[in-house]
Amino acid sequence: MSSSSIRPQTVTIIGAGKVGSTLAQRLTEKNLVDVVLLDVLPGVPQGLALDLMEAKSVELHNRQIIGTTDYADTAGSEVVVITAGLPRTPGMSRDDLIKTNAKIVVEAASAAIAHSPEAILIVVTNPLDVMTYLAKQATNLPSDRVMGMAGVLDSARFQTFIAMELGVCVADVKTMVLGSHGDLMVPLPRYSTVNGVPITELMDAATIERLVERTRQGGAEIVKLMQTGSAYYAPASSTYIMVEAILLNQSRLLPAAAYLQGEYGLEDIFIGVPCILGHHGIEKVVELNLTDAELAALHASAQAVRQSIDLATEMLAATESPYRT
Ligand code: TXD
Repeated sequence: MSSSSIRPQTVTIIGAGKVGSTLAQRLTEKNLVDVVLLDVLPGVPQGLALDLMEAKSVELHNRQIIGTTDYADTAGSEVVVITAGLPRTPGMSRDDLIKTNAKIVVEAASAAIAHSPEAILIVVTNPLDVMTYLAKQATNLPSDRVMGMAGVLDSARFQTFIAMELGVCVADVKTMVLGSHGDLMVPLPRYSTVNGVPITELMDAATIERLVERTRQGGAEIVKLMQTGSAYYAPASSTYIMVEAILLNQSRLLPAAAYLQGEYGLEDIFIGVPCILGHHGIEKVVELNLTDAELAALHASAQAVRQSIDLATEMLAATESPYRT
């Protein structure tokens, strides 16, 4: 397929693993958009795409799924999602993944944006905030067109735990989780409600702290149970709603890893903050009033991200990657 041919809106997913293939299924079975699924493993994306295409006559949607190992097939995509990389195994921290995944993400982002220069880039690969930073540096895209998915997932987990604890409908629970995607994430109970009622009115401080901690360990809890992989259903659903907000220009307020240029007193870093997502990507970074303790937690989170960025940058500088500082 050449870049000059007229094609319907397309989302490219780099990495046809658990998250990537589940996202491809969501995007097409909800009839949102056509998908190109790319992986380095020959035959895998093609096989998955054919399998998903064969489900069309049962699911009754009208979307195309192409599986490929060739970036030329991704040309002209509106959104590129990067899920390529290795997931965590038991006992492995997200930062352990840094070396391997930095190289993969930088190469994938560069190649994908070379073929889709107008695309909005959503990074999913861990360690999330670091990989999003590297992807922006590698592609030189404007900051509103690069973001990382984590806050939606972390908020979804917090919402789930609150609903389970209170025995209420999860649809009524809204939460906000800021900061890096890791042990230093910053769930905000003050900005979390059950249909407008702050959770601080509904649970005591110890219970909230227990749920906050479970949220922080949400990914690890699943890794520990599965032993051979990490979460992918909720991560794929969370990425789906970001893509949907962008393609349908929904102006949704969602937490995303965004490039900060002074907001929250932070500069030249990607970290989870509330954003308005629409057609241009990050239409706006929303600055919440934080208490001193909340702001300190966000800064501690940013400090850890910064250290990992420095580590990744050093490591990439020693290789022949397309990474630019
Ligand atoms: O909240 C979040 N951001 C996350 C992040 C939630 C869940 C998963 N999170 C991370 O996403 C996870 O730690 C991994 O770093 C990625 C992908 O997780 P997934 O579970 O999908 O991993 P898989 O199943 O191992 O899939 C990775 C695929 C696999 O098919 C590889 O062959 C492919 O990535 N891969 C590549 N594709 C293209 N190009 C290159 N270079 C490449 N290298 C590996």
